[in-house]
Amino acid sequence: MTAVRPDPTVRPYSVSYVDESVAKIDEQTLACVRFGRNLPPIDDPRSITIELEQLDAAPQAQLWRSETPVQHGIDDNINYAINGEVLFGSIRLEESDLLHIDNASFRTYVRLDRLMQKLGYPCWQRVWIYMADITQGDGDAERYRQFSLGRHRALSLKPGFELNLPAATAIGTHGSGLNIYFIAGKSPGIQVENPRQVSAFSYPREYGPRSPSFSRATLRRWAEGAHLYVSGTASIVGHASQHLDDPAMQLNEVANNIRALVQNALDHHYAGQDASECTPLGLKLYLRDRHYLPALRSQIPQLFGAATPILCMEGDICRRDLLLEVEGIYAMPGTAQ
Ligand code: 3EB
Repeated sequence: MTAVRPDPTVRPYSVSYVDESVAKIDEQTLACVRFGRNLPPIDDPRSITIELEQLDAAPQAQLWRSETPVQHGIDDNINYAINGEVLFGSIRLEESDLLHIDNASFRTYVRLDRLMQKLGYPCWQRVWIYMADITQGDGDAERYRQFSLGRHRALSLKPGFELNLPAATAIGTHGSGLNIYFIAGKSPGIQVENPRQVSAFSYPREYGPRSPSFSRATLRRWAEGAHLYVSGTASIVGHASQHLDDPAMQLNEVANNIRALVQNALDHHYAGQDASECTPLGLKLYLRDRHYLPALRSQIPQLFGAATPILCMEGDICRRDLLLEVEGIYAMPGTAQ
């Protein structure tokens, strides 16, 4: 088989990091995601602001740009942009909406689902969740576990839902409230799991009353080329956290996990292609403590590629013993089966 080089221009949208000072919203913008505390608001439903501090000198924004003009609006307090291929949506809940987090997350997922159906993009593909104080509360009362409970209740309304879960990230902020943004499509993505890890939706009871409803990755095929949305990936093997108190070893384990996940996508959905055909378009590294970063710097290009754009941020991982997490988007070859 002839290898087909990934070419971002054949996909219906591109994603990139740009200097925040030059990030402009125009008629082809699906979303402009900014990360930082106390950023001035931008009055456009495609502007998304997440209260996580970036750790590099020049702050970056993540720009999602459509190849074709975008329609956008606000419906049921949900911001959205559509281009005929994807829906990019976002919603914010304040702390006053989070008195019962399980009910709030249940109702929010139901509302988002309803808008997805109404606009004609019924398939969840990728979800980002940023919640203040995510590990606050003990045992099953922890905010993250309560969130997972409501999410499970909503997503499990669909029979067979565990074979059709979106990739996800869930990170804690030091701000307030809950931000969710997401990508939905007209047809289902392909769920990809990691052979090194127990699927999150099958985690045992010790991690909460309901397991977290997300897939390790979603493969999104286009007419030519594909995207692989890689979920927040931590230093977990099987279902157990590894290398407690060692950020360098955790980062190395994360790289092992992402490598295995990408290879699994290739093994199952491509024939005879190797990982060199997969290009990371952008990664995010979340660190529980910014002071880990200097010691990790030299490891990052070796583990994730010298040319790979990576945004480093301070944020809480949703298991207290995890120090860091990496997520990202890969351009995949065009010959997916
Ligand atoms: C893990 O692998 C780490 O609840 O949506 C990573 C990505 C994690 C997404 C979520 C949780 C979520 O279990 C935590």
